[in-house]
Amino acid sequence: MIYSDLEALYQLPLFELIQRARSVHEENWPAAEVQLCTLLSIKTGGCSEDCSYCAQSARYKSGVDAERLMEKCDIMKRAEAARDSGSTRFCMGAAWRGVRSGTKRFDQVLDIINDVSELGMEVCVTLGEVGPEEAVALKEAGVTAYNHNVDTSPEYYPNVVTTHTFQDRLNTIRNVQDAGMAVCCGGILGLGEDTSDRLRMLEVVSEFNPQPESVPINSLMPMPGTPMAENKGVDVFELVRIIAIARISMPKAKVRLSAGRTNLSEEGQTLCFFAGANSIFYGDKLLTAKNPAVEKDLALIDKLGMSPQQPNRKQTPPDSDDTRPREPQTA
Ligand code: SAM
Ligand code: DTB
Ligand code: SF4
Repeated sequence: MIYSDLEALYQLPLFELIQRARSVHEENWPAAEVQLCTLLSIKTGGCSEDCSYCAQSARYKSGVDAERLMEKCDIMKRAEAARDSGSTRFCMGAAWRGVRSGTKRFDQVLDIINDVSELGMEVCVTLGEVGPEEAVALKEAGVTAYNHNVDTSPEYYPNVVTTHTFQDRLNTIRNVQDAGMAVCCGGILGLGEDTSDRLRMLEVVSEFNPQPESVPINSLMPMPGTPMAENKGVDVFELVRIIAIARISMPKAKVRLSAGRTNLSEEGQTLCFFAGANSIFYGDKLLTAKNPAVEKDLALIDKLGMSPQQPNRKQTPPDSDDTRPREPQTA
């Protein structure tokens, strides 16, 4: 959706915006389902990149130490526990700039994905940059969706990260799409960006062809020691507006209410669900940061009369019948 249309939505009175998002939601999704996704950091910390929100960058004294890639048997235990607690998607994250074919690390990751994908959950990974060859290998190993966020607008991106570019992010996303994998792509609110950056981010992501399979909307969790440690919190009504606009502009994407739920009230989260969010990270921990307790989330889901979504292992890209040309994918 182009910027001027997104901006017109943003200008609507909140109730009208939510009402529109709600009707798009109900045309495309069961009204009261929420997808439960469990995150696991399989390789934590020591990252070469300088993303200024991230506790895992080696450049900041955040208190997160660099660890080695987890052993497969430990990952399997965590994946089985996630499945047993009702998760239908298992997302593995690694603090790497990227992965390359032919390396021991990549072979280990493919082996892990192979085994995790046997458990019946959707499998998502976020490993940084990938080329065409790596993307094909990941798909063949059993990855359902690849997470790679654009995080903010192309214009604001250089204020957040200097070690790679916005275009680098787009290139990885293109490689993932060309390999036929579903893309999970969204961003973070609260990096010091303004509304126009948030809408530009949604413009870029909603103009992908095909549109992303899922769109995580993170609210910055300020991490001690990072340049964004003192950033001010995201206003809940701004978050609700962005979720509603994401829902309207990407009707068939799962909109994931992602990092930052520990700072949201139950009422705030409910408003986000009502405005079109239909997925959450579930489990007491995100990658390094806290997430609401499982019991609390289950109680909220129950109170709202919502139910967990079933897995969809064979993702069909939302816009697969779209005949628009696939190139270029510009910022
Ligand atoms: N290294 C990979 C990459 O950068 O794509 C994967 C891991 S990275 C931690 C995944 C995403 O988590 C980031 O793109 C960002 O949107 C989100 N994230 C990281 N730190 C965060 C924080 N402190 N608050 C909110 N979201 C955060
Ligand atoms: C995404 O958009 N959010 C998740 C997932 N994709 C990998 C990560 C959130 C990380 C929050 C900060 C932390 O745990 O360090
Ligand atoms: Fe590394 Fe990803 Fe964190 Fe950036 S967001 S520092 S690439 S782990």
